[in-house]
Amino acid sequence: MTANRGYETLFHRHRTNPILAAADWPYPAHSVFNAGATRLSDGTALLLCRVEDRRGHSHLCAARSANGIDGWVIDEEPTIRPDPEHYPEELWGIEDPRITYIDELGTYAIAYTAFSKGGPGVALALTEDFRRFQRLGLIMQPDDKDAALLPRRIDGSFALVHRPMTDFGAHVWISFSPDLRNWGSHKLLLPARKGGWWDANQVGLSPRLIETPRGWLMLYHGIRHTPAGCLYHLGVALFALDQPERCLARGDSWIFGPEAPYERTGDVGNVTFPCGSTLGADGDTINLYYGAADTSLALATGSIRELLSWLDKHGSA
Ligand code: BMA
Repeated sequence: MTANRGYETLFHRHRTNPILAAADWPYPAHSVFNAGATRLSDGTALLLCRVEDRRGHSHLCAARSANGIDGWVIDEEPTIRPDPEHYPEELWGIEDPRITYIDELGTYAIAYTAFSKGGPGVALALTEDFRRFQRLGLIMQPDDKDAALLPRRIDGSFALVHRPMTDFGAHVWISFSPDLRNWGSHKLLLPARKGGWWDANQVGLSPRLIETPRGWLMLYHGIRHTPAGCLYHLGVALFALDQPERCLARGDSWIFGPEAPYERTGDVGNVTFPCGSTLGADGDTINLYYGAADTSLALATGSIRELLSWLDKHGSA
């Protein structure tokens, strides 16, 4: 079904892909994709899925599974609905959540895209159980998306990776805060390349950064604009643990992209868009959950060790 054409395969698609789709939903849904992911304290895998309705608006819905592959128990109703009455920035829906467990607070932080007349911005919500949520509102104004918190403070501050968009391109930035509400000390983290590259002009964070002994491992998407539409590929980079704005290595080529039929065809074809990952019990396996063609949710597994050794061969600072 897919061919690696002589390239090393770093992410292996699950044989039952796509693992979740609108047909599995307990209430009317048009498409299910771009899910944030985490593990609950009892080991259960939780996906916070983006569900789009026939208005074209999205909300978030939790699905839980013991093995993170099948047997999903899906909330009977939307888990987080847009609340435009109190949060006008959510008028046209909420999208693409990234989940980070913040040790210090004993709570999960969900960074998501709030979409309204002003464009897409970054909103934050906190939860302990994915049933009750404390909304912190918009923390980065439009046009900004693809955001996730780091799991711990850096030099005394919380850190948010995000992707503001300007006339000069769409690059990944990192910003810092003492309290999750006031943000500053903005720094450019990963600029889009220029010219003919697969990640020229537009890049964005995919799932939250993964902490490894050698640095923060970032999976990011690069968007190539072609006459036939946009192509979304996944790349990898590594940043210093104590100084995350310092890039230690960035891979030259993409490592994962649309190949399978469910990735090639759908509402928005040729899109593989991961927003969540969980770590296997071995501490090395990455379970990567990605939206396929803005239509369904798929799973691929990789290895931190293999990604790091691939970066040693194919990366430069
Ligand atoms: C991006 C985001 C994603 C979406 C992708 C492809 O800009 O909006 O939600 O999956 O485009 O349409």
